[in-house]
Amino acid sequence: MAAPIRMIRFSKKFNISQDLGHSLLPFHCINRSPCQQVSRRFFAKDVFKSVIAGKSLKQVAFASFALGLGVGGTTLFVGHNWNRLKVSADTKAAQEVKISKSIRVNSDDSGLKLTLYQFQTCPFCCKTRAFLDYYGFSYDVVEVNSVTKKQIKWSNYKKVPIVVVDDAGEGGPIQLNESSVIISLLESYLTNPSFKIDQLKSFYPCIESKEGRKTVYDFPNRYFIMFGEKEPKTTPDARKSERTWRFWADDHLVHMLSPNVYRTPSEALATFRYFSEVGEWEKNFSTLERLTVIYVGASVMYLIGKLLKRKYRLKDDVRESLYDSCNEWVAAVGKKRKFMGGENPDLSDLVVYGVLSSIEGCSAFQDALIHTKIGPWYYRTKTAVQTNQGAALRHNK
Ligand SMILES: N[C@@H](CCC(=O)N[C@@H](CS)C(=O)NCC(=O)O)C(=O)O
Repeated sequence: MAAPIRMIRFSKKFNISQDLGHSLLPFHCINRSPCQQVSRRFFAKDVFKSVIAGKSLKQVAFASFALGLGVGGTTLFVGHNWNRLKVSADTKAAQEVKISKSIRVNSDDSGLKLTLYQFQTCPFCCKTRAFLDYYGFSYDVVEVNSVTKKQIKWSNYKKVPIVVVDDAGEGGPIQLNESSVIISLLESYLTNPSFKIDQLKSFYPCIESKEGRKTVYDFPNRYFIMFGEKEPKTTPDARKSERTWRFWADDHLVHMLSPNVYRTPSEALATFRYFSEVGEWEKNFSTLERLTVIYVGASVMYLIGKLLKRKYRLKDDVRESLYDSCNEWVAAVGKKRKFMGGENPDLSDLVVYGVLSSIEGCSAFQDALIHTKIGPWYYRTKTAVQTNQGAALRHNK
């Protein structure tokens, strides 16, 4: 079985986009997203012990954040009714993983069997789900334990989201890494189904490099759609705007989240309670573990939120920065159109919605609804996503 999933090293940047007339995207550093500050070595016990033993704040913070955003990681204690799936995405490892949820859309005729490896409240996973749902893809979800990451042990790439695609081709399952690559690649496939998935994958090379001991990945073409021989139906300006705002969602909007949802001790606590609720921690953790995670996590994240505020130069009142971002987006959409994409959402609508949906249950989001005009657009997009409105457009791309 072929394993077209290994990271590829390239010495030079290059652009194989068919979206002619646009030069290569700038070489971005990989986002230092809130979730990327997760240290995988710690667990609830360790957080507790770290506090007791007076370990560095950074270590405790990393551990707590891992736990905080590890809503998906609660699969350590999986429910009894989960199905099983054999995934052989790597020649080295074919292992059994547990499916936590199966999304089925009857009209899905893509012929692709998709499995999404995710953390439930990770903004990058939320935007990937927004894309899949909008276009009415059927897919299985595997919740990854953010501490042990045992569900992605078979993968060299250790972040989520990962999508494994089985297109019933001879090569076997194909691993797609990185939310923007996943979205661009599947959008390219919808636009031009004559592409094979592994062929498309080769259009999104990964550049791997070292920053100290850390491995960083870049996917220079990640915001580009591959049209092949097909004439794009959108204008070059529309495509450029779509890319610009997708980058804005990853590089700017996402940094508004942590300082806002952990703004005050009580908000941090409420956020952790929300994570606990959506992650079903009550079911998945013992009471002691759950309470430790909630209280220690909230305390530490309150402090980390302050550091992130400084790092990303948010305003003194971090809400103002969140409102500014929402206003910027609303102003760019304008009053005359329903979505940035016009009558229907484009990819930038889907990803901005996806990022914001990751904090929908937090008071920061409720405040943004009150203090900005983002609500009507947000709920319009949510309806479009939840009712798979893009499914009807799939054959008209
Ligand atoms: N640029 C990546 C970012 C993905 C990312 O940072 N994922 C976080 C979860 S929100 C993660 O897996 N962190 C684990 C780690 O860095 O070890 C994407 O868009 O997919």
